[in-house]
Amino acid sequence: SLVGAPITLTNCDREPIHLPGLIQPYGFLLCLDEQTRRVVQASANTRELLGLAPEELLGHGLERLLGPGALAEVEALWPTLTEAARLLGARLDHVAGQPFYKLVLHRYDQLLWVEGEPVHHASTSTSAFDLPSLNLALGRLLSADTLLDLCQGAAEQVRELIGFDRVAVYRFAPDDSGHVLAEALRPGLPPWLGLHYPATDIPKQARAMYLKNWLRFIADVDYAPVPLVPPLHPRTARPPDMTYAVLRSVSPIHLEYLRNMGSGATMTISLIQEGKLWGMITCHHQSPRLVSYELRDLCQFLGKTLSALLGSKEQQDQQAYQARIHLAQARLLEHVSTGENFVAGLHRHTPTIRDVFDCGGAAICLADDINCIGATPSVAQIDSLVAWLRTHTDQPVFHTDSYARLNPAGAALQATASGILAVALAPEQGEYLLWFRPEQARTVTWAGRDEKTPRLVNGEVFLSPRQSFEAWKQAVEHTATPWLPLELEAAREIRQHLVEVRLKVFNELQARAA
Ligand code: BLA
Repeated sequence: SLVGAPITLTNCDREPIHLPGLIQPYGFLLCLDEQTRRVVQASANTRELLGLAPEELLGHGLERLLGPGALAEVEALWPTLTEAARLLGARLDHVAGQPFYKLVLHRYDQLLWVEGEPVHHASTSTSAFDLPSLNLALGRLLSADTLLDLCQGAAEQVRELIGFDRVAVYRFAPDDSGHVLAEALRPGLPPWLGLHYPATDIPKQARAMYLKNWLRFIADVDYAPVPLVPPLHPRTARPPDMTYAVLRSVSPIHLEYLRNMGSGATMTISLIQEGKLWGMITCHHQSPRLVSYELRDLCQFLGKTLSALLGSKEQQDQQAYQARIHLAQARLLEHVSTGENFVAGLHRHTPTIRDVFDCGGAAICLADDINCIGATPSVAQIDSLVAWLRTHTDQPVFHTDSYARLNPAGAALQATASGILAVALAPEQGEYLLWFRPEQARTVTWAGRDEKTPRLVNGEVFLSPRQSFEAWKQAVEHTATPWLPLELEAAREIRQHLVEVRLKVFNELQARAA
């Protein structure tokens, strides 16, 4: 078992974060055996919060806390309860002082879970959420034109609701690294927009858990975790599985990361698309901050709504890009077929071949002439690249997101031609159309963030976001944003047309000569 084994920066994806045996101190936890409905484990802070020591609760039902009305309500819930949380406002009749609690109930791991969060007013109503703000937030999401606008809207709406300093939409890439796609923040804070982080910042088992449980909340990153009494689940002889517990104590490694980041409180909402973790809405506040369960629930609702809208917006974006490519392609080919000069048609008019794709620059390489548009390598470098293409590729359309990995000489071209898309017109004569993309990491900069100097723990440099950013930069060294299937398809079409046009011109010349 890994429980108790030291977790370091290198094995943190093996930390059993679902079995911490600890909770956050802003509430209390009671675990009841699902058959006997008696308390088998209680958090050690019940005396402080409820005036009853764990020992006074163990072996009993909830009659020690609830009056007959609330008790009957809970009893009626038990049979239908699943891992999905149910909320109940309750006056804990036997609790002196602050008796108003919200009870969050769920069933999991052969236990009935009762988590209590104090309410700071006498109302035990749980439907106090604000319909107009939900209405407003949904309106904002539905009016978005693009994926970016949708995510920006979600970030702004969540920040509006919870008032945190910073709300970011963090999106995962296929390699599990991620970047900040949209952000709403308190004026004066340094933006994180565009920053990238490596896959290791959010270990595998955490991602798996965030697919099951949509929201995590840490009210105070400096909290002292509260143990359970007794520590082990009596049926399974291990700590109870807190996958669905709202008070679950989070990984100490992650808490250190948050402290290094300058966060006092965080909330994270999963964004899930087609059963995969697409990204997260991450919220940070510089000081500790309690968000009510109802408000968290509302944010979770927005996260689910955003999740449901992502796919269609992404598709719309792709269609818009495809339409842009088609339009540029059509205009370009028109210039080429109506103008007398083939090459001039490709670069003298707008759109030029460079405008067809998202890229830094493009080049038209003919046997005796190279025309460059935008950010490209030098003519001499393009000459060598063409020579390499002629000897190393035979596809009519060749593409790579890392030329340097194929040809070490490419390492010198990272500022302009880390990624290459090449259309062969007449390769034996060295005739190509080329599109270039710069190295990804060059398009991203570190935005500087308040953080302490990296610490040494057990002889290892302890994690910090800057280190993460450096790690990400290393992982993507010498790579560019990959070429999309729709771009390759358009490149094939362009090639087909140009080859035909050239053939036609050639035939006409021959006919005239005859
Ligand atoms: C969890 N790491 C997380 C979570 C986020 C991040 C969002 C989810 C937990 C939460 O709700 O806060 C990372 N947060 C980010 C990133 C941004 C952000 C990238 O706001 C960018 C804007 N973390 C590391 C390393 C390890 C590690 C090296 O960087 C391990 C050695 C561990 N991260 C780690 C663990 C968790 C985590 C164990 C799970 C925490 C838990 O839920 O218990």
